[in-house]
Amino acid sequence: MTRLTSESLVGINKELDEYNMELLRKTGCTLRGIASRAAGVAETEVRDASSSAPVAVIPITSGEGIIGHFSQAVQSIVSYIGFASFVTREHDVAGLAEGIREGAKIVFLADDNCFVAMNLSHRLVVDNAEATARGYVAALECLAGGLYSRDVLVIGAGQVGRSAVCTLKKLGAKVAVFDINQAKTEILLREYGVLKEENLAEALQRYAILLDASPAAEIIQAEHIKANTIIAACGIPLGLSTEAYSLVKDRLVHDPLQIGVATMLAMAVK
Ligand code: 2YC
Repeated sequence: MTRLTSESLVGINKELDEYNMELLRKTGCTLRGIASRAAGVAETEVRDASSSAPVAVIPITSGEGIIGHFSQAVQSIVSYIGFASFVTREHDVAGLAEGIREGAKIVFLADDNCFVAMNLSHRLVVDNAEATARGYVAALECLAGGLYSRDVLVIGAGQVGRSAVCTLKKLGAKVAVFDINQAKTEILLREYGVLKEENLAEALQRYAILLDASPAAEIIQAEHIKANTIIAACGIPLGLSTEAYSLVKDRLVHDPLQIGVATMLAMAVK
């Protein structure tokens, strides 16, 4: 699990309008639209729930501790989707108690290994890895104009990659997976009947629809980008070389938190 940096989060709240307009221009969907689609709920349901489900974000000091701007970034995304939200003054257990006392129905909290949203009234727990996978598959679906029977290459068979494979198969996509650890792709091959790709550079010559869920940098180079290449890249850092990015940036979706958090919220309001 890649740990976010404070530098990658500091500008999120000020740039959400610009980010949303860019997402709409590229995919035809807004952040709330993609999150609703990913959660399998109508966007009106998410909007209607916003008035009755205040959200608390609780800073957690365990392990490597608080990431500067992390709670504020999560809170600004939740607020942008239309929910009343606040970062608790206290952290850890006292923060959770404060959030509930202040009337929160949904709480967001993350330690080094687990980032969840919890709907306290519906007893629902939503994990960031699954939400990120579903949100990025929804973004890829919008970019591609549908994924049924389309060839999709998933790079990375970790928590997010595995969940993306499951979601893509449900959409009827023809899924191939690459991971540097062949044992991980073997598991997905057995579980989901995916195709196993053993050589990434060679596979990238043959796929135009990519979901990059790997933490590796610079694995997608300019020679892998075709005129019809589209990429949903949830891995941190972005796995494209600078030249590859310049060639495909209008057909690429990538962010450090936005789609994952917005989808967690849409999945938690059900
Ligand atoms: O500020 C805080 O409350 C910290 N405890 C937050 C730690 C988040 C660690 N996880 C990450 O950086 C990312 C997640 C956003 C998803 C996967 N890794």
